[in-house]
Order: sequence, then C-alpha cells, then structure tokens
Amino acid sequence: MVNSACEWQTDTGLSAADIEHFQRDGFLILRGFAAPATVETLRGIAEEHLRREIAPLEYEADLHYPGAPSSRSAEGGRTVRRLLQAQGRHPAFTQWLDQPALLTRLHQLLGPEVLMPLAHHNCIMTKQPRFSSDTGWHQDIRYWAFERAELINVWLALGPEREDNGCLRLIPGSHRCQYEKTQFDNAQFFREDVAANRPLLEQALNAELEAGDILLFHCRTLHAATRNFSEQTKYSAVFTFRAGDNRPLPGTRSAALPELHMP
Ligand SMILES: O=C(O)CCC(=O)C(=O)O
Repeated sequence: MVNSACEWQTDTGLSAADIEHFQRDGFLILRGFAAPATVETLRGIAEEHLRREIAPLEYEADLHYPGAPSSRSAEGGRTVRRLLQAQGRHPAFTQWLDQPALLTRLHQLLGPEVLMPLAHHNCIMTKQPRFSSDTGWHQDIRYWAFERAELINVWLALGPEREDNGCLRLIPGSHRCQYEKTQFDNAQFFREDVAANRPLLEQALNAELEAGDILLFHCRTLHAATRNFSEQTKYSAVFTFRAGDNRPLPGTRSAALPELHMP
C-alpha cells in the first residue's frame, strides 16, 4: 500500500516514486489531499441529498448484490447506494475537480489533455449500515467502452474507510495482467471459485482511508468491497478521467453523456 505524504497546502505534484507506484500497482493513495473544509462541504451536500433522496439515485435493491434488499419495496429497499451525477449536484464538486493540485497529478498520469466522462462514476457512494451489499471483484472497465482501457478513478474519502465499513480492497498489479474469459463470471466478476484466480486474490490489500485521503486507481485494477458492518454511512466521491486521445466508442454508454474538458 502506498502512503504518500502529500500535504494539500503545498503542491509538489506526484514524485517519480509515486508515478512508478501507480504504474506498478495500479493504485496510489495520497493522504490528506482534500482540505477539511472541502470534505465538510462535500459531505454536507451528500448527507442532505441522501436525506432528501434527490435523484438521480442508484438503490442497493437495483443491483441484487449479496446483502442487498430483494426489491425496492422490501425492508430497506430504499437504501441508496450511490447519488448519481455528483458533479451537477453542486458547484462545490466542480471546485473540487478544478483545483490545480488534482489537475497537475492527473496531467502527470494522463498527459496534456484530460477529460472527465460524466457517464461513469461521477457519483457519491453512500454505503449505509444494515442494507448495503458486497461488491465482488471486478475491473471498472468491464462495462465501459473506450479506445484503450486506460482511465483513472479518483476516489475521495469523505469519512473514514475501514474494513468494517466496507473500504475498497485492491489487488496490486492486477491492471497489468492478461485474463482469460473463464476467470470471470457472466456479470464480469472475477471468480473466487477458480483456482487460477487464487494467487492474485491472496494479494488483496485494504485501502483504509481517512477523510480527505484520495485513492487513485486504474480502471483495470481488480477491486472489491464488503457491505458496511458499522453504524455510520460511509461517503466517498468518485470520478473518472481519461486522456484526450482515448475516446469513448461511438454508440456506447460511454459516449452517451458529455464530458468535462479539464483545464
Ligand atoms: O464500495 C463498493 O462497494 C465498491 C464500489 C465499486 O467498486 C464500484 O462502484 O466500482
């Protein structure tokens, strides 16, 4: 697990070692990246939108993952998994995304032209006690369609993320592996019952985060998470980015919404 001491007050960009870590492991944690005031603002918006059930929303019941209520009308059926289209919910999200410290690092990893697709992630994960679910091992690119499988997710913790509240688990280096179709099930989850997958699964690490930490991870990096066993909702704001020359394939879901051109 990478623990880069990256103070939000001073901007030195990613070091060569950070970049090498990201390229090798397919993820990188930058500690204390968002200022406490930013976290407080974004979290406050998320709490209010969750309380008022402001659409667009994804409900746990819609996905049928293990632990999720069986339908929206079942007990806990209105448990929200994600507040969708986060960037459009409040100007504070644009402010968070537009800050030079983040842009500098994205340019270091993606090159001179960086875009943020509004069609993928662009959400606040709201992992709630009691009715949240387990997300199996997967690569985010599984349902995305771009010229190259080379997008980068930025996951901002808006509170502590631990094993007991369902922090992300990631497999270092899994973004560089080549896979057979048989290693995945029909829903593109990496199968835990396949012997050939075990050596990789045994390398999984917990991405434990504090509020304000960010986790950058590659869209091919295998990751998973359990449901939230704690008493508090876990909030995380998640966005994805691509290089200018890695366009969405026409006619796909990835091309269905506009994209933000990042400065
Ligand atoms: O927090 C979780 O349960 C996993 C979320 C995730 O992996 C995803 O949305 O791609």
